[in-house]
Amino acid sequence: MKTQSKLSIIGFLQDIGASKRGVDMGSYAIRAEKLVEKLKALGYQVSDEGNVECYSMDEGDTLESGNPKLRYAAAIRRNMLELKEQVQAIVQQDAMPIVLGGDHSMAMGSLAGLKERYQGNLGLLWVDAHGDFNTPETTPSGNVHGMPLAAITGRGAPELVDIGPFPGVREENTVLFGIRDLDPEESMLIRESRVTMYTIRDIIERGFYTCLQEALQVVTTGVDQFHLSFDMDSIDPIFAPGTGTPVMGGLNDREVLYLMERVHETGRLVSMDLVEVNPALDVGNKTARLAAELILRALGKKTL
Ligand code: Z70
Ligand code: MN
Ligand code: MN
Repeated sequence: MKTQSKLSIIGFLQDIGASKRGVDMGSYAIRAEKLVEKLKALGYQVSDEGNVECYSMDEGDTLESGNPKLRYAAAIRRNMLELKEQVQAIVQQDAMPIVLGGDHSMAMGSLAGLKERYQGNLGLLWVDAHGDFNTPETTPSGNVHGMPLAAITGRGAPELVDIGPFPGVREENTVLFGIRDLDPEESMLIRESRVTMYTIRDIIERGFYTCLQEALQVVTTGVDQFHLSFDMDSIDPIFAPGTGTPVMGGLNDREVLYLMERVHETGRLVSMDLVEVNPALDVGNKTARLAAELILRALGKKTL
């Protein structure tokens, strides 16, 4: 399957999976960088599908409300089922969904929506500072955005795992990239899984280029296409300050821009999430501007 000529943009207005408010506005900040116009200029047929209006907090709630091991799971589940339907409709028309977050729990809805179309034939490239591999048993925060990859691979809370089910994604074709902040039990769960992880340590010791070559091999070997779930906190806070849980020592701007160019060059990208842009924490619109440029590079923007 080669990269589609039709793109569909969705904004996902959810912050209740995160530890800070404001990430629900991320899609507006990315759109403000003229994303749709610039994608059209690359030759795509682009349709902005608007936003998935999300269930949020009730009066008196805070981000610390609810089950301390699974905050806002019921509302998040409803939001995911809504996103799932929209993604499903997009891929049925052979368009590529580009979902703008929103907190990273969003990926559960995206991937659930890809299941019917790409069942059993889908790699997953997850670029992040974090593993997002916690379960209610291992989570120190109770925040669901620390759990989506565990749920997608069948681990953790039934009400999250059931959003799929997610057999469309094979663990042996799943890669974590840019990782530098794991909780201890989460780290064990990842290492016991068949997910391939490239930490910042690996990238320093073995080189960015080598690790990226391998990562792209893993997500494309034995499958015809892959989904990219890109968390802006994979990037160093110097280049992407507008995110809820910045972690020092991240990927730099040139590395992620190059990564996206290489993603495009595989010709196998069929769907994308761009998550965790928080305009309330940004400096100017720096993080959103980089996010928009990353999307353009992943869709083939040439600079040379
Ligand atoms: C931590 C937790 C996380 C994103 C932060 C952080 C998880 N491991 N994920 N930001 N995107 O709370 O589970
Ligand atoms: Mn994440
Ligand atoms: Mn993260």
